[in-house]
Amino acid sequence: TLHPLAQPVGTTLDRYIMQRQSAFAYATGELSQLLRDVALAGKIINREVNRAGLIDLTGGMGSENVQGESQQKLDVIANIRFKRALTNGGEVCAIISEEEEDIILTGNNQGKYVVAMDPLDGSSNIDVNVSIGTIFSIYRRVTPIGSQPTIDDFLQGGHEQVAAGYILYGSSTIMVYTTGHSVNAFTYDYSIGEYLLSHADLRTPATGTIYSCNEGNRNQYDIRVQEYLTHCQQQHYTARYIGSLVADFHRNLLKGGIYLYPPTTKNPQGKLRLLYEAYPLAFIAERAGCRATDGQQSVLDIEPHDLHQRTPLYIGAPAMVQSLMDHLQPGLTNS
Ligand code: P6P
Repeated sequence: TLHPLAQPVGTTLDRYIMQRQSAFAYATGELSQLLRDVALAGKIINREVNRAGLIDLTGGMGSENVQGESQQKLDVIANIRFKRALTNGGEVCAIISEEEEDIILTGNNQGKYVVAMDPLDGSSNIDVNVSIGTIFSIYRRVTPIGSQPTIDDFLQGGHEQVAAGYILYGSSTIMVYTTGHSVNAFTYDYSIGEYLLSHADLRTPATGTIYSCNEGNRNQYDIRVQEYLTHCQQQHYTARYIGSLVADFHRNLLKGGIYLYPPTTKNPQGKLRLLYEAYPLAFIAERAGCRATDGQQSVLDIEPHDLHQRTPLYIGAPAMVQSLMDHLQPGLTNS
């Protein structure tokens, strides 16, 4: 049965957000507006992503974009566009981005929310036409309204997220997010410039037969992770690794699978970032019936201490994550 608040497939994102807002008495509309601002930025990035090749082609003629900026890398453009959309939207007082070291203040200290984002993850894939994605995570600020936001607004912990989502620029463009209840996916329809509800109340399969990791690093993995990979091969699972986290995550979410980025020699703490990759995907994953762990604990339980801290990430179908944990911590159940 669908979630009681489920909307009919095909409804627009704007209508969906309005319906869900009216269902929650406390909702005062700021989070709704913030989600619309993210969706708008996604439409703009989608257009830039789809033009990337052409801009490269015309780049030789010294073409400039509308802001008169010389052609920049697409992830830099995505960062600028998201900061602008979130700042102009008026609901956000501060942002952290994969693209910038420090907290980005919007100048609006009345904003109730802060956003952690990876504006364009996997951007090395753009030049070879592979899917890429935006990941975002939203918190209510803990510093007083009107004061200057601080790092404390971003280090609240994964369970404190009020919303999290991603936009996947793939064969189609799809925005997937949750505000803590169900997970819903909206596919962008160019012809009307709207996102339409395409997957209501997304639930991942309890198990799956797809595993995703960079097997080129296999010899660097903990021997118990290697044993799990051998187990996958003995079970004749399928290996699928796009090298773009959002694309790998989304496929596994829909079909059932597990994504692994274990510690490596180059990244002994893991490669992926906690605040704007692991936390938001774990927040979504758990509400779609998945599990997400760093190999010791649930990702959402990891203590944050640094804006750009890294973590190992094992995320996907619950039975597959449990099987991995059985290899990592034999004898412990439901760890
Ligand atoms: P590797 C892309 O750079 C990224 O951050 C994720 O999107 C992707 O899953 C991972 O890194 C790929 O890393 O080391 O396998 O190339």
